[in-house]
This record gives sequence, structure tokens and C-alpha cells, in this order.
Amino acid sequence: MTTVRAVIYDGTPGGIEVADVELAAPRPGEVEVAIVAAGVCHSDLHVIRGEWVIPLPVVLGHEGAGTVTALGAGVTGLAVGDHVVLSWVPQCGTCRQCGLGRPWQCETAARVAATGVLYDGTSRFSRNGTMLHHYLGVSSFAERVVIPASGAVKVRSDAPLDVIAIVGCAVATGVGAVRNTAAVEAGATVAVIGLGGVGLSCVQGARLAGASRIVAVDVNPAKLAVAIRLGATDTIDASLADPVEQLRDAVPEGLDYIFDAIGRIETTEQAIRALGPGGAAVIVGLPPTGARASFEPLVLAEANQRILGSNYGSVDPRTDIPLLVDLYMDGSLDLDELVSGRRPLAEAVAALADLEAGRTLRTLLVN
Ligand code: CND
Ligand code: ZN
Repeated sequence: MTTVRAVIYDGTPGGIEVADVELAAPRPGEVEVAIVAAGVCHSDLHVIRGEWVIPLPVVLGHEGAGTVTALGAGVTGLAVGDHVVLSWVPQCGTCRQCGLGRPWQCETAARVAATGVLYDGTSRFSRNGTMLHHYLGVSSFAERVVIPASGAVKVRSDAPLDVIAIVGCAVATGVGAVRNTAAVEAGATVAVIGLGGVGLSCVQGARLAGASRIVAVDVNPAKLAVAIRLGATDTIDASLADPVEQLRDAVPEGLDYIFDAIGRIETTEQAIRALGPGGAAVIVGLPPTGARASFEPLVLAEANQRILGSNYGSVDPRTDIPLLVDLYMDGSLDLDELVSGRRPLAEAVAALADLEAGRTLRTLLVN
């Protein structure tokens, strides 16, 4: 048992605390990782706003990178000192979805995530004898974590951990939604609604895919400017006029793919309504539990359009995360532009408030 600093949320409004907690040693099949940097994602905001039902109290954070500090029994392929990016779908490799080649949909990982524990049904975090839950099997807002070995993805040691931490959620999710879920073809016309860490990663995925048009939509002019630097060909300020009409005007031949990277019901509906013939709307952003969107089935059928959901960019974390790190290191993917700042773990509350207010892109909490 070691004592580590961690960010705990107890389910009450504003109930976030940075405190010392106890971390138990890794059990068989688990590893301990010293977190170097953890990214603050809008999904953490959904949690502290009470928009999703998750087991509480919980150690927050699901994006991060660090070094392996201890191995549980039977762990192979990892060594103390390895650099790892954390995956929030620590795939089991044996369930039906893993067998079908869909590790991002691992049934075992989904089950343990829903109950806030590790694979053996227990947690490694506690505080004064009370169990604390893991968030998505990661809980990266801590100095050290214990996670399933498959959630620690080994990456090259020359890549800066306080940049590539964001590959673990924002970049895998956004680039993956474009390249894997939608499989955008070269020459396709693309729009991305919402330009946070996830949406700007969609923009970069579209650039890598060779999209002919990449229309970036946001209500914040600063985010539109970043999107242009990352490869957007056009920008739309959705606060000025109906974004659906602006999208249709911008690409009269029709949009082939529209990514909703926000998850507000109105933006999901905009993504569907603004599609061109044969187009696909890809839902990447996440709304509160139970929220409903609507669309007109007749239009969808007549125009042969599709609505796709994208979980974790349909990535296989073990192969896609190292590949995305390589793309950063060879200059094909710009991650530095997505990291708007770094703060010590103790300033987690301020970092979450900055994201909520739209002042930041990805803030990294560093140890
Ligand atoms: P972040 O808060 O950084 O960005 C959201 C962006 O949307 C900001 O730039 C806002 O200015 C912009 N915005 C807000 N309202 C509007 C509007 N009406 N029209 C246009 N733009 C608007 O969020 P993030 O990038 O960290 O996360 C985005 C979503 O993705 C969020 O819902 C998160 O929970 C989700 C997500 C999904 C997945 C997945 O696997 N599908 C993984 N991680 C995060
Ligand atoms: Zn996330």
C-alpha cells in the first residue's frame, strides 16, 4: 500500500477534492504506472455535472501517460520503466467483441467500467478504509495508478509523455472516428462541429485522409483559428447564423461526412440535417444519459444517408496508439497545438473550470 495524491469526486455539486489516498499493489494481470501527465477531457465535465451515472466516489481522469513502476504476476510484454499511454478500453481479448476484432467495444472492459472496478471486481484505491472507484479503468488524475495491463499501451521512449498523453483519449477518439469508424476516403467533403481536443483531432484525421474540404464549425473564433492551422479549409461561426444553412452554402455539392464532436442534441441534429446525398453523420460527442435526438427518416432513406456512433474512434488501442505517436513524432500529426497548457495535479479544479468556460483546449495535469 502506498499513499498518492489523487482527484476525487464524491457526486455532490462541487464535490471535488485533491487528497491523499491509498493505492494497493498490482494484482495478477495488472500494472502500476507513475502518471507523468493527464489530459482534462470534456467527459470529465460530464461526470462532475452529474450527466452520467457512474459509481461514486471516484478517482477522475481517463487520459494520461506515464512510466511503469511495478508489474503484477503474469504480466508479459511490459517492463518497469516502459513508457505507456493509458487506454480507457483495457481490452480482455477473449470476449465476443474482441474476437470479432472490435476491441474498442470489449464487453469485459465495458462491464468493469460500469462498476468502477478492475477485472477481479475490486478497486485498488481507498481512503481511510473506504473504497474509491476507478474511472473507466484509468483514473489518471493521480500520481500513480494501478490498471489492467492491457490498459497500459507501450510506446516509444523518445516521445514526450507530457504531450502524447492526449493520444489516450482525444486523439485516438477524433482521428479514429475519421479513419476507422467513418473510413473517410480521399477527396471526400467533411465537416466537424465542435473544435475541442476531440473535434480538432477529427480535423486532423480528415487532413490525413486527404479530404478535399474540411469545414470546421464552432462558436468560439479562437477555436476556428486553431482549426485552420490544423488543416481546415473553411470555418463557420455557428453563433452568427444557422450552421446547417452555412454548411450547405459552404459545400453546395453536399457534405459526405459530418462529425458531431460536441454531443449537444442540437449539434447532433445539425450534423444529420446538413448531410449531402449518401452522407454519414458520425456521433462522437456525448450527451447526458437518456437525451434524445430526432431526424426525419424519409429524408434519410431517400438520400441514402447514415448515422454512425463512434466509441473510442473504433481503435485497437494496442496498435493505433503507438501508430498515432509515430505520426506525431514524424510531424504528420500536430499535438502541441492541442495542448493549451500544463498545471500541477493540485490545480485540477481550475483546469476543469477553464475547459467548462471554453478558455482552454487540452490542459495537462502534470506530476
Ligand atoms: P471541449 O469542451 O474541449 O470542446 C467542445 C467544443 O464545442 C468547444 O470548442 C466549444 O466552443 C464548442 N461548442 C459548444 N457549443 C457549440 C455549438 N452549439 N456549436 C458549435 N460549437 C460549439 O470538448 P472535448 O473535445 O474534450 O470533447 C467533446 C465531446 O466528445 C464531449 O461530449 C466528450 O464527452 C466527447 C468524447 C467522446 C468520446 C467517444 O469515445 N465517443 C471520447 N472522449 C470524449
Ligand atoms: Zn475523453
